[in-house]
Amino acid sequence: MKDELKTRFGHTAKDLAQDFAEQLKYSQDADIYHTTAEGRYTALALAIRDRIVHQWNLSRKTQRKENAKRINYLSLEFLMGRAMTNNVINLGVEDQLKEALSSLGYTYEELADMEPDAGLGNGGLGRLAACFLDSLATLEYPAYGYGIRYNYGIFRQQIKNGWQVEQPDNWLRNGNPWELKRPDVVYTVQFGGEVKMIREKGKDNFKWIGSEQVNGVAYDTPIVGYGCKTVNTLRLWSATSPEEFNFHEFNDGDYTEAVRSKISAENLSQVLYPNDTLYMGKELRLKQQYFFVACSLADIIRSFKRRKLSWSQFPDFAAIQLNDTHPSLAIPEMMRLLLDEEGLSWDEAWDITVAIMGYTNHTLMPEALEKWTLPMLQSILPRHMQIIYEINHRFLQSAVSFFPLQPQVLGQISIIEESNPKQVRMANLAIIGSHSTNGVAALHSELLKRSMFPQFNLIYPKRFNNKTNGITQRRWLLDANPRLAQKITEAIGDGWITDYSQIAKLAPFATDKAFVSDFAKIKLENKVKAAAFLKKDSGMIIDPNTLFDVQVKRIHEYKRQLLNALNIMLIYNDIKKGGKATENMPPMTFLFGGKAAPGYVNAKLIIKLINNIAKVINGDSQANKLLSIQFMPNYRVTMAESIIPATDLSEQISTAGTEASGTGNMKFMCNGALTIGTMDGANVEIAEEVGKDNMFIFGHTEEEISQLGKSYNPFAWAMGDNEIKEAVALLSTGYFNVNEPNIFDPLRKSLFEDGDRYFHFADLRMYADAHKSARDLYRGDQNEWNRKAILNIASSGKFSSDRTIGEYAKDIWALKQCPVQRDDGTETALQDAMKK
Ligand code: 26W
Repeated sequence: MKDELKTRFGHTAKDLAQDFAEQLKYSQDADIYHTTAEGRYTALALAIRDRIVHQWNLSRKTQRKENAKRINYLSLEFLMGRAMTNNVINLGVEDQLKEALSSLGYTYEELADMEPDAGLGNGGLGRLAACFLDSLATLEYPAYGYGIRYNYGIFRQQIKNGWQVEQPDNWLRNGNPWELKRPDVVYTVQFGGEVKMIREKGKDNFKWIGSEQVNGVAYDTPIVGYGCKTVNTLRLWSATSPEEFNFHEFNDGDYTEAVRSKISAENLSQVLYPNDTLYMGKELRLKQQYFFVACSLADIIRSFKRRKLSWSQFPDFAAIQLNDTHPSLAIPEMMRLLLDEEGLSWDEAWDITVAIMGYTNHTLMPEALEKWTLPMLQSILPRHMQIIYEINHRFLQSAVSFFPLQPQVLGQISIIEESNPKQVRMANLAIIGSHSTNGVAALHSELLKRSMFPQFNLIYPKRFNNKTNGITQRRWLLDANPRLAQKITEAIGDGWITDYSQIAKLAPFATDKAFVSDFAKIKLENKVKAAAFLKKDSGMIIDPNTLFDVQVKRIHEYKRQLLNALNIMLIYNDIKKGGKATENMPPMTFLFGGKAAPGYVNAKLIIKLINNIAKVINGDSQANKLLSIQFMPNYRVTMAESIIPATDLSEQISTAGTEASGTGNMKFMCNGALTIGTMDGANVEIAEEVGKDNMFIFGHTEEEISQLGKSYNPFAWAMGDNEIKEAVALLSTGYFNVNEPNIFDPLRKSLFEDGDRYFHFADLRMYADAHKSARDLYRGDQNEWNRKAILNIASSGKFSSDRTIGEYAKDIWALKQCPVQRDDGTETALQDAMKK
């Protein structure tokens, strides 16, 4: 082992084997004749966790002793995936562990495979939060992630007869060895009731007396930085009832009512809402948001109060980042705590709140913007509603002078929308109540200023900024693609693992014969492995000796899986008639993966359409020599880790101006896939880094799309191109749904009758042509393809979440690194305890 972490358990393979055996025996009551796969996994996880806890404790102590400022990342979603493989790599014990397990007759992979994904997120926003935690710990920034410990994460997707069917994801069924319950860290949160005004010492004090109470109990998961120096905390709140039963009701004989209120409290942390981009004003969701915000702020304040400093210093010790508007109730909640509980004046409280809060916007979709109806907010959070009114009143007064001749602008920037019923615009609240509003890619941040919030940009020009997303190279390259990672390290050293800008040193290897051939070999091995994964996961059979063309992401019309499907129809038709476009085509496998929000009819239809196309094409003896179409059920972090390293062509084809950033695009890039994509989100910056020559860029730009605007006629675009016309005919004549008449009518309608909101037909011809160039290159010049692929890896340095986090720390949080010593922890727990 290179860098030894000695603990009281020792560090050799033998010691690890010993730890594992002890856990099996004492925590699982198992022996070699009597173990279950789950029990072995849990025992191994506990043995690994033991090696983390000492350094975790030391990290907290060091951060406290150094009086370090801490970032508190508030997010309703953390899409963590598996912990074991990541922790083992960051701890640096992988080789020893493999040896230890094989000495006992087990394989590490087999045990690691038992772990369910922690799927506490929908997609990009939740996975970004997880990458950020990894970077924060590795860069040794003091950080807490705060969220909800959902009992059910994002649903498990099954495909039945081509349709998506949702199954509950009971991920905690066998317990979760990575978390520690902190029964002493518990806060009571209230809802409803009324606000009383009490006059004391000539001052009006407000007292909110809620009608419903819920407790939030903390569950902590260690976030191990690479090299295991800093170990930070992900603290998730679980809701419980403050009283086991309402004994009053119980004694009155209303047993069921007493149990019901307990269950109703626990409901709060039961399930993650599976929507992304489509906002739905559900009361339970609002309660989830307030529940986790209230617990988190109480926790942050408790930790600040231990320092016994003045409130004006609060922003020197805590920063809070709001991951989208989902936690934006933190703004009125912070005001309430400082005003009502701590007795600060409005101006003092406001300055502190604005200084502490930062807001990240993650989407340009208007239908994703959160707006709570005023009556609902009023009845659940009456005091917060008062505070929001006051914030709005003061804001509008200060804004008047910016728009002397356009008083109507005030109605647009007001936090309250004068609709019926009135609505509270959470994005406006988040911008007004924080010192920073950032977008997640350069184009997105520009569009925030230019089209989404132009008036706010006028009032607060310094608040708007960009923080282009990134991903952690440790999970997405080192962990997910170990063979390529090893090759890269042989070529340029291992500095890239913690300083990803060093990946640029790989550029010369793009023309190094030996390296190129190793790269090709590894890509093929990864395809073989991915094929085995899919076979095991869903029984799917695919051929590793084909071009893997992959589109994996949530299913959404703006992401244009339909564009991909239409292009497949063009290819299919061309094959059938022996056309030019497919004359020299390499055999291809088109892989799709992604979940549709359960209520999103068109997204579900797109899944069905892909599956029906697959059925026809895969069953067509002429076409299936060249084409295989697959929809991979239940796309998730663990599947991504297997598929992305095996991909040749990465599909990033959203309508320009719709995808805020994308992060999948970055994961593919650093694993040596070429991108076919539009000038949207972070694709623009990827093109800047690697050069358009090394990608397949197509389609209208954001400006061209908005130029096209209302005059756009999808029908004319489609009918003006013979091949497209024929492909469309397949859709409208029901070629793919012979026995299921009319099922795809809503898709056809949205394309032709409702104006094709996402400009499929404006881009389809350019897409088909770009796709043909990709196929031609792959078929015609493998060397050139691989050269470009390696250049993509070498140019991916910007897209590390380490870089992103460094920028947040400097520009928004004023956060300093706080190095933690690596301690061997040789003292035994008993010696430790006796010192007390
Ligand atoms: C209220 C329902 C809801 C839930 C989630 C609305 C919106 C969301 C998220 C903001 C959607 C999301 O995940 N956005 C994605 O964020 C990624 C990380 O910044 C970006 O890379 C993606 O482009 C963006 O779609």
